[in-house]
Amino acid sequence: MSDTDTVRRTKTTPKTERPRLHKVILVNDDFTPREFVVTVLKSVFRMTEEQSYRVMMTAHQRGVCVVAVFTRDIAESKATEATDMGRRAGHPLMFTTEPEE
Ligand code: TYC
Repeated sequence: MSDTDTVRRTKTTPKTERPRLHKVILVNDDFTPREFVVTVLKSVFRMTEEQSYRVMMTAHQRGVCVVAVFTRDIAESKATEATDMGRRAGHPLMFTTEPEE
């Protein structure tokens, strides 16, 4: 092989997997006041009054509602922060997370 020959190798393109996203889920209960749920959604998830009200009512009527999706760390810290706001105010309000399919 001369100096000018090019060696063709199969390119191994590194495929960077996207991090799996996780859903934050609002769980209904019989005790937390509706207005408090709306306040938490606005403050932790930066949703408007209208979006928050719709999400709260969906959880109220169906039992659960997906609030948003984030990377795992962000989803878990937001779910904890929102659940803690309820606990500090004496409400059983609960947010959980689960990986997206
Ligand atoms: N069900 C509550 C009530 O009637 C309101 C509520 C809605 C609580 C959604 C939690 O995730 C929730 N006061």
